Formats: sequence, C-alpha cells, structure tokens
Amino acid sequence: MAQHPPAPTRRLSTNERETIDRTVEPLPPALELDEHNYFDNNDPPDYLESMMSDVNDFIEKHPQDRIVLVTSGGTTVPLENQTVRFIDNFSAGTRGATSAEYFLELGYAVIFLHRQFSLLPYSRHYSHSTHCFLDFMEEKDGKVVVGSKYQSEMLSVLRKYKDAKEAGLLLLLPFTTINQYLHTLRSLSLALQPVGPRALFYLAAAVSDFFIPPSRIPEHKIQSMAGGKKLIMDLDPVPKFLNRLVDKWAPSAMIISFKLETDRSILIFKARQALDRYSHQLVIGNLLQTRKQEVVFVLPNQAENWIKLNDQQTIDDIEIESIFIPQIVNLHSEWIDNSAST
Ligand code: 9Z3
Repeated sequence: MAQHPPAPTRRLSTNERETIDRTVEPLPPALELDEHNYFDNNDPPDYLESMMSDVNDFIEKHPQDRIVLVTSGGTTVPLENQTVRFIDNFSAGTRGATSAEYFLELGYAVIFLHRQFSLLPYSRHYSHSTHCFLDFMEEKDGKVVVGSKYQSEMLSVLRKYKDAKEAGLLLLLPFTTINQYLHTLRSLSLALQPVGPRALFYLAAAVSDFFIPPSRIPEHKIQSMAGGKKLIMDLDPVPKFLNRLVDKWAPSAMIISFKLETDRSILIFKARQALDRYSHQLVIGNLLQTRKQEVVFVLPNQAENWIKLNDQQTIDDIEIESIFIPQIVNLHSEWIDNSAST
C-alpha cells in the first residue's frame, strides 16, 4: 500500500493562533455607526416587506397576549452571491422548536423565526428522525392509518398543533442566511415595540460570527484552480448587535440570549461576560455535548443556577425545556410587573 508522507508541520500565524485562543477579548458591542454600515451595505431580503405585513397582522391579533419571539437553527454564510457553497453550523433547531411548544402551552403567542427546513414545533416529533415518517404509518383496509403504537402520542401532538394553528398563536418565519436573519430580527424588534414588556425575546438561534461582505463576495461559483491551489477565505466579523437590540430596537422587552461553549471551564465566565456587556435580563449557558441534559441560568447580581435532568427524568425522556420554560415565564411575569410599577 502506498505510504503518504506525513503532513509538514508549520508554525501557526498570529491570526490562526487567535482564532483558537479562548482568552482573547471578544468583538466589542456594535455602535450606531456599525449598525448603519451593516444595514446600508447588506440589502434586506426581497420578501421582508410582505413578511412584515404578516407580522403586523399577527401582533394586532394579540393585543393582550404575551408574545415571544423564538429564534431557532443555524444561519448560513454564502461563499458566492449565486450560492452553490456556504458555511453552516450544527444546529438542528431542537431547542427552539421544543421551547416554542412549551411557550404555547403556557399561553404565549409565538413568532418562530427559524432556519428554513430546521425543526418546527409539533412536526419535529416526526421529522428529521432516524425513522422515516412513513414508518409511523400502516395500511388498514386499503387506507393509510397511523400505526397503533403511535396513535395516542400522535393524537396529542396533532391536537396541540391544530389548537395553536386555529387560535392563530403560531407564526412561522423562515430565514437561511445570516443577512436574512439579521434584517428580519431588526424589523421584528421594531414591530414588537408597541407590545412593550409583554414581548419576550428568546434568542436560541446559532448565529454565525463571520461572513463575507458584499464588496468581496464573488458573483459566480468558485472554480477549482490549476496546480491544486488552495481556497483561502477572508471573512469579516458579524457585528455584535445584541446591545443595539437591548438598547434601541426593543428597549421595553425582556431579552434572553444563549451562550454556547464546548469547554465547561469557561461557560459561566462567557455567559456573565455577555450579560455584563449587553445588560439584558438572562443568559442561558449550555455546552454542545450536554445541551439536552443541562443548562445554566446566569442572571444579573445572582449566583448562577444549573438546571439538570436527574436520572429518572433522563430515563423518562423528559425534555429539559419542560422544566426551565415555566421558570422563564415566571421571570417574564416579574419583568412585566416591574415595568408597570416604574
Ligand atoms: C444555543 O446555545 C442553543 O441552545 C443551541 C441549540 C444552538 C445549542 P440545537 O439547535 O442547539 O437544539 O441543536 N444557541 C445560541 C448559540 C449562539 O450562537 N450564541 C452566541 C454565542 O454563543 C451568542 S448570540 O456566542
């Protein structure tokens, strides 16, 4: 068998070292100028105007209800304007879709801003599974029916889905790219301003940190190059707009962001750093490896609070969102009460 020579080792460049150095200071919060630069130079999606008219109708239909904006799934970073290739991330939208169901159960109207084709509330139980949806069906007297062992669970999911739909409590809004996500998030925040403290932002989407600005993105498909030349990518940082959202776009709403890490030893520090920088109400920390079993609530001026499934809950397939979404609803009640008294 042919032996491949070992890959030559080389010293990492300063930039390469910094990208893996977890002690390096994060990008500072975006200023007003950064906001103008970004939104003036990156066009809104064509569909945004008509999407916002649906959003305004939805908001008008819920004059008394609490409205939660749940963001969910990963954002893509196109490498070409006519996009063949893009950078993506792991998020399937499980956290967002699951949380949306518990918010609906607790009486919220839900705007679900999700990565297109990621998991959706209710249908998530039967999609993206290792089983094909057809495995839930069987044939009976020449008709297709749900298999007997799935009947009761599917009936319960179907009822909840139909109830939410008929009551007009769930608005599904898709995005694909980071730019679509940012434009939609800003427009939604402005549209939700009249809702005041009844609005809750639950930012669970896994948002890209880097993108290629319009001035540098190639129009057409990137070609392979003679001589086996490498493709070297030059990405700009995505501005950190959370402080713009907290201070300017949605100043009366309660805002919750998520912090994802893979190294447990820095999770709390990073979550608290985000809270200090953006001055919002709650950061929920989670680790990639254990995100379905444990999360940590980091609140201002309080010790952090871990929420973990115990052994029995794990055996019983309890979803961690069923434990912590009611806690969020309590915090949101306090937020509304405090806003009324100030
Ligand atoms: C999260 O941390 C979500 O809980 C997950 C959910 C993406 C881990 P799944 O879709 O995963 O259920 O598979 N979301 C936020 C991730 C994020 O990008 N946070 C930014 C950061 O960590 C701050 S906005 O820097």
